[in-house]
Amino acid sequence: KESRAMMFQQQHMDPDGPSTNSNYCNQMMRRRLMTEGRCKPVNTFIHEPLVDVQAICLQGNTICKNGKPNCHKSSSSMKITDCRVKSSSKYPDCDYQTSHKERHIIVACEGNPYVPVHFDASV
Ligand code: CPA
Repeated sequence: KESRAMMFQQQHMDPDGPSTNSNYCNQMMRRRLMTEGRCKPVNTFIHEPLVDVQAICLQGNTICKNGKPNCHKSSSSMKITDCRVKSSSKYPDCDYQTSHKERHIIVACEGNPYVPVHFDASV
């Protein structure tokens, strides 16, 4: 469904990033509305063109963490930023650790067109 594809883009796509700034996750998690109601514990931003991320849905098929068969692993490694809430973080002051990485990523895809709707893991 289109809204789940749009939600994936809102939560996970930042093709022009990252800024080199250690506050990246604190700023982006808030800006992309993942600190409303609670601090989302873990979230990954992808710094690659949207077309390259959509293309993962045609790449190696794998089982998702929830057991569904609709996950796909990128054939190339991708620039990502891993955001994890610090154990000292107290809502509503969501405080994240920012880690820039290059990893293969696993996304779940759905629909027609068959596009990313969920970020499963980086490996
Ligand atoms: P999201 O992609 O918005 O794992 C929980 C969340 O943490 C998940 O959020 C991704 C994020 N995360 C991350 N980086 C990591 C580890 C976790 O960014 N390294 O999920 C969107 C929705 O998709 C959720 O409602 C759950 C759902 N979902 C889970 N498995 C799915 C599947 N196989 N097909 C479709 N939807 C699935």
